[in-house]
Amino acid sequence: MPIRIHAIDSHTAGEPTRVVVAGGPDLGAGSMKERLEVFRERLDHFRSAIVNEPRGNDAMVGALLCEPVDPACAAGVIFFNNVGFLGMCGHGTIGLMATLRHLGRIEPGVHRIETPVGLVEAELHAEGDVTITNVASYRQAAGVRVGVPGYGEVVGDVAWGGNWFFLTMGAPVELTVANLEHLTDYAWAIRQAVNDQGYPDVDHVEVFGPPVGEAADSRNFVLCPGKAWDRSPCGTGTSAKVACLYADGKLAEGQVWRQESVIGSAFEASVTVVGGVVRPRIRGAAFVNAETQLILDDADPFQWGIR
Ligand code: PYC
Repeated sequence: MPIRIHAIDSHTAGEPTRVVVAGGPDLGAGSMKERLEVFRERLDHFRSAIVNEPRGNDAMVGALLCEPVDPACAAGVIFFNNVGFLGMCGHGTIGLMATLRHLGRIEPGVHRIETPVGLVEAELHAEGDVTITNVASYRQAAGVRVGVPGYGEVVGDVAWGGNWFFLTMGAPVELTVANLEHLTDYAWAIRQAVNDQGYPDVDHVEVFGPPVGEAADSRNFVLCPGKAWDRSPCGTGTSAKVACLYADGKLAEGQVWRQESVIGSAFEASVTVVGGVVRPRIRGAAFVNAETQLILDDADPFQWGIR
């Protein structure tokens, strides 16, 4: 009998999430961090089968729904993409909440979610959109100068928002969909240079420019670890951004920062600060767009995805 995996697809500000609600790999009963290691070490072929072609695509982010360790939490989750695993995923958490609502498992209100990098809170609003209060976020290094072959010196910050980011202002071309190939090459070259220069954990690059939408404060282009560009403004990337703005005194606690993506979709962001710890809040909406049974047939040469 082929393996059948029940998945629910959604998009958050254009960025896809595939939540595995049944039939996924059994990772045991450890913490999400421990279960992620089991997934990575022993069951990585499931990751590829779920998000890679021919069932998925490079932009798809997978989310394995898990029983939480703490029964007071609504869920545990492990996020993954075309090349590996994510610590947290902002758009994915909003997609997870829309999925749990679609399944009738949650009502509007505040829910706690266990992730491999810590607890996040997610408030499902009556209108259906979601505000997540992310893990503690911070800037590790400001004004880092990197020599990027073909582009010269690029200056930016290294920051944590649930994943590691390099954030830089300005690009050789405008942040529009017409320039995606050029932006991808630029961000990829930056990532290699940043990794070579002593920041091997940075796997996301975020390039900022002036807003296009009237209500936005800024537009971004975000390149993800597997070279896919984020259709959304990136929840963890926007978390890193507001942590840097707060550190620079450019954003007060509770002040709203409206971050626009390269396709013009947006998240509203702000920070809460308790005892010096910055926890970004990201508000956005997700829409469920498919319920799927993924079929992994032993006879299929691409049963485990194109790797
Ligand atoms: O929304 O945090 C995010 C995210 C990470 C990678 C793609 N989206």
